[in-house]
Amino acid sequence: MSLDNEKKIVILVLIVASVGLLMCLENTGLVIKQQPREITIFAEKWEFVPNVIKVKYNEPIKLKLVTSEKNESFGFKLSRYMYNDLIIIEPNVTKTFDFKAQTKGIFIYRCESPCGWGKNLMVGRLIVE
Ligand SMILES: [Cu+2]
Repeated sequence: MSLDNEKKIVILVLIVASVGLLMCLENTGLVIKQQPREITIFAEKWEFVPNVIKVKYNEPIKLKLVTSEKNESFGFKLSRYMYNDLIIIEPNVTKTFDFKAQTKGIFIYRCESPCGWGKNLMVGRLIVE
């Protein structure tokens, strides 16, 4: 057997071993799971942009909540997925909310802090399909 063939065999063995190891790690849950999809929501006077978000069932989601207002803060609450939490969106800060879209349907997100006369206009829909 030539040296080249030996090298090929060594490489092949290493590949098989690596694949095997990866499969073992996956089974033990040590492999990092699917990265969340990042969706940025802007809270402005007086709307959320976007005000409709579509995600897939079971998809991990990271909401990034920001505002371009300078002197205004907003409350953010997403029905069903946020029970007791209320996130306050403030200027120059990015707040995040991670969740997995485990329930299909249409869920409302709204501003739940008294930010001004247009507060009730600040409504959006999360569609989990
Ligand atoms: Cu408000």
